[in-house]
Amino acid sequence: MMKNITNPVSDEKISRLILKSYFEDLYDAVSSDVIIAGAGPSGLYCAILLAQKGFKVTVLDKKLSPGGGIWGGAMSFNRVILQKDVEGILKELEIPYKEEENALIVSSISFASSLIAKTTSFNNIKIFNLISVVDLYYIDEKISGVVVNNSAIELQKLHVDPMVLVSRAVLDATGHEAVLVNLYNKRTKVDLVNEFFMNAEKGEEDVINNTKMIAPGLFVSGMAANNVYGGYRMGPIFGGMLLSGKKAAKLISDYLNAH
Ligand code: 48H
Repeated sequence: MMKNITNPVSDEKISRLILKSYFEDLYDAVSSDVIIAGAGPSGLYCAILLAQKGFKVTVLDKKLSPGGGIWGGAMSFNRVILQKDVEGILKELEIPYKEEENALIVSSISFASSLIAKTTSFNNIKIFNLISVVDLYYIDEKISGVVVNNSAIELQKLHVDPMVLVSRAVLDATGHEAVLVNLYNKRTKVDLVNEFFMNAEKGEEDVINNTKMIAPGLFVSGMAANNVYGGYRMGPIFGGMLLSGKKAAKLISDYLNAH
C-alpha cells in the first residue's frame, strides 16, 4: 500500500529528540540575566521588552498554559478591555482590537496567544511551563535566582528536593498570590498590605505605581504589586498589566546596567 508519510519518525527518535532539545534549553536556563516567575500579561510583556534590550530571560510558570489570568476574560466571557493608552502596544504585538466608547475590546484568546507567540519568537527568552518557583535564592545580600520544582511534584506534595536557577534579577509576576514577595517576607519583613477592593480606574493607576524593586535584585509587577502594596483590584481590564510589565523592564534593565 502507498504510504502517506515518506519521512516516518520512530518512537525511539521522538523520545531522543524531545529529551535532547528540552534539556539543552533547561541546562542553558541554569543561568540567566533575569528570571520571571509567572507568565501572565505583566511577566510576558516584561520578558519581551528585556529580550529586545538583549538580556537573557527565563520565564517560569507553574501551570500548563502560559497566559495567566488572560484566558478567562471576564467571568469566563472571553473578552477583555484595554485603555487607548496601550493601542501602540497592541499594534506592536499584532493583537486585533475593536474600539468602542473610547476603549479597546480584545478577545482574551487572541490576547493570550499573541503575547505567548511573541514571547516564544525570541531566542533569548526560554519559557518553561509546569515548573513552580518554590523559594528565592539569596546570596551575598541580594536575590540571585530562584529555587524550582516540577509542578506535579508540588501538587502531590511529594518529598522531592528542588533545584536552583541563578540570575542577576528576579521578577515576581505571580499575580494575586505574590508568591516570591511572600517568600522574601518570611525572612525579611516587608510591609505586605494585601490587594484592596475592585475599582478599575484606581487599580490601573496603582498597578503601575506599585511596580517596584522590593529588595536588591527582587522586583514585583502586575497583580502581585497591588497585592503587596494594597492597590485596588481592577477586574478584566489589562492596560495596566502591560504598562506594569513595561515599567518592570525599565527598572530591571537600569538595575542590571548599574550592577
Ligand atoms: C511559577 C507561578 C507561581 C509559582 C503563580 O495572574 P497573572 O495573569 O499575573 P499578572 O499580574 O500579570 O496579571 C494579572 C491579571 O491576570 C489579573 O489577574 C487581573 C487583571 N485581575 C484583576 C482582578 O480584579 O482580579 O499570571 C500569574 C502567573 C500564572 O500563570 C500562575 O500560574 C503563575 O503566575 N504562578 N508560576 N511559580 N510559584 N505562582
